Amino acid sequence: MPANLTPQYIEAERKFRAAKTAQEKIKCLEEMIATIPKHKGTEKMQAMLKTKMAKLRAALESRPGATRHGPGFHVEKSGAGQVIVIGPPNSGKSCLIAALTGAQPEVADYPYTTRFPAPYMMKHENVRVQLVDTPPLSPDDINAELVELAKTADCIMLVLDLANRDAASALEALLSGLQGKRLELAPENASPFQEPGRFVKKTLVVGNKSDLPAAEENAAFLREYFADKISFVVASAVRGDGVDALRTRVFLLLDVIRVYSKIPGKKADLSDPFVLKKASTVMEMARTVHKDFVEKFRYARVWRKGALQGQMVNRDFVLEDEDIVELHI
Ligand SMILES: Nc1nc2c(ncn2[C@@H]2O[C@H](COP(=O)(O)OP(=O)(O)O)[C@@H](O)[C@H]2O)c(=O)[nH]1
Ligand SMILES: [Mg+2]
Repeated sequence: MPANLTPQYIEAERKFRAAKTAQEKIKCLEEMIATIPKHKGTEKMQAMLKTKMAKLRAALESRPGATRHGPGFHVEKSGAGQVIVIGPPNSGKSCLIAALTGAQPEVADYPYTTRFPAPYMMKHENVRVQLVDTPPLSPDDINAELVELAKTADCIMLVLDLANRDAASALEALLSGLQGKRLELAPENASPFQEPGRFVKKTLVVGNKSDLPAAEENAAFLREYFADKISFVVASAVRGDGVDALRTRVFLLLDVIRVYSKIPGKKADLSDPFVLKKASTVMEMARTVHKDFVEKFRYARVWRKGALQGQMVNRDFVLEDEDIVELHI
């Protein structure tokens, strides 16, 4: 069977031959592995590429002074939650992050522009959510450090290129590849949990590039094929379609509430909420405000839009998003 190599593959191979350092060679190999047509006729070549890659990586890691982990794969959490943005090369992860945050991550028309995870802040109403841009994820060569990063994140956004006819098989391969690394991507309505060796993370799958031809047809197929196995939204980072709605979906994915603290006789500061887990109680809020409120707590008053007007509640009262709370000691 002829290999039918794509122009992207041939270009990557050309770069590989010209590459001087092990790092450059690894990058080219990653690209070759991602772009080589996947069929029986190329199985031997695929295996050979992976062996080459393993050897190069091993050589790099055994150098004196080399650390086993690449630089910068840990990202300090900040804001109301951390969402790791993953996906195949060129699906538009960096572009989408730019559209959601107004920041300027590196975007380019060739794969592997983003080498290390990089955090950006997305503003949603009065809170900030951290979005982490990441290097491309290829089902044939799942980056273990990236998976570890995703396991510690609060939620995941997986970006697909809707102009790509193989988006569904790419998604399927990624889901099973990640499952092999004990990371399960679950829909929005699932309960995230973790037990030894098994991580279940709420995930939003974003079909990006909805502005391109074939996007609609591919989106319809993805919806039907994966049905309720994934939570799926469509967007165009370039045209901006679906981007505002996506911000809200990402915030909701985090399962957090915003609660405003109020001092008796004064107005609450609605620009600076405390962010708590969904279904937190008054006592859990008191704990985040100050330990004095925990130790000397007597009661609280709660204001809730259209429902409560300074009602007296006890420590176990369950709070909702945008409640205003006055703690009394
Ligand atoms: N038409 C179209 N092109 C897009 C869209 N989002 C990204 N791109 C293009 O896809 C290419 C890869 O984007 P990038 O964000 O670097 O992808 P990444 O590798 O997943 O981070 C770039 O040429 C972008 O301009 C989109 O919504 N529509
Ligand atoms: Mg990128």
